[in-house]
Amino acid sequence: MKNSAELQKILFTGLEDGGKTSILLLLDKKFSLLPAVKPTIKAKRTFYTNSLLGIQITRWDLGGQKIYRKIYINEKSKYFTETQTIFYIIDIQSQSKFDEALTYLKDITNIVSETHIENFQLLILLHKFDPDIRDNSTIIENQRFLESQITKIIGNLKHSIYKTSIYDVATLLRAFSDGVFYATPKSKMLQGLLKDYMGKTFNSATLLLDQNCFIIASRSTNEDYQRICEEIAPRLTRALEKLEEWAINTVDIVTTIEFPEKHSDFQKEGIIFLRKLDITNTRLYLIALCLNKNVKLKSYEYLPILADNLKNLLESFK
Ligand SMILES: Nc1nc2c(ncn2[C@@H]2O[C@H](COP(=O)(O)OP(=O)(O)OP(=O)(O)O)[C@@H](O)[C@H]2O)c(=O)[nH]1
Ligand SMILES: [Mg+2]
Repeated sequence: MKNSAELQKILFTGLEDGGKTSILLLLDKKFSLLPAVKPTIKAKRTFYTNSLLGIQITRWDLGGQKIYRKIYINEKSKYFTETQTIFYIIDIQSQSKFDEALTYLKDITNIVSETHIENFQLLILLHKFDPDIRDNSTIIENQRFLESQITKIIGNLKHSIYKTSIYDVATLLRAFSDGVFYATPKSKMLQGLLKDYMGKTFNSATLLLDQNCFIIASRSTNEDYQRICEEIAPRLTRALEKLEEWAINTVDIVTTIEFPEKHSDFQKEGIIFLRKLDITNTRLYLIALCLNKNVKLKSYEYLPILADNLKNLLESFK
């Protein structure tokens, strides 16, 4: 039997038409259901298990129409108590609804400020930040406006803001991974192993992904290096899996990199590599960013030791 620490309640909330149900469908890879998504009637619960980290989650998709929002606020103990993580979704394209979205966010913030549990996380998704309109001046203005208002509304409650779109799955994998896995004790143990590996190899970012491309642990020396790896990881795993469909045993996918602003000899022959690790019948991916040749060599040299340590740790979880 699982202990209660491993059972999490996670809410997806926000106004109607924000994209909550679509996000869940995409994370579940139910692509064919996406075009026909309908407004959610009241609250819909679905279950998600991550066997690698031994986490079981109840995901509450709270339909965002006004009549339902009233019900949740009136019955706040039913809907909001014992919640580990809230994803609050705001449609970044829907300027006319910003005031209403911020008011509802304020209501929720007031509720959880009173009662939230340890390690509670609030993740605000500025959603429908689609790849083709990212540089659009209205969208940039909307983003600035929302970020400044959110900071005012939320006060001291810890929160993070993400820009997401169903047309860029990496943005959603990252938000979900941060909100659901990152603070768990097992992820922290895995992060410890990545830290040791980085200490030996001096690479600049190392991420561990499960077979669905959720980031289950990561370490980096710099936010940008982390983002780069997060953004390309799902694309590299796709390439690796495609090659496997051709029955080509693909050990890794490697890209040679050079940062234009860093021309010193030190920064030569850097790589980002994605390596598959099949440990005790479980598919994992490791992605690492190495700024130069020495780091690259060391990162490969210490890989077997890291793989061994991961294997031992994952077996101890069982
Ligand atoms: N452009 C764009 N449209 C999106 C995105 N995500 C969802 N949508 C669209 O937004 C509309 C509403 O999506 P839903 O997932 O039903 O929204 P919801 O938040 O669950 O709505 P309620 O259930 O009524 O609360 C649908 O037409 C989706 O196709 C996105 O990232 N970009
Ligand atoms: Mg819905």
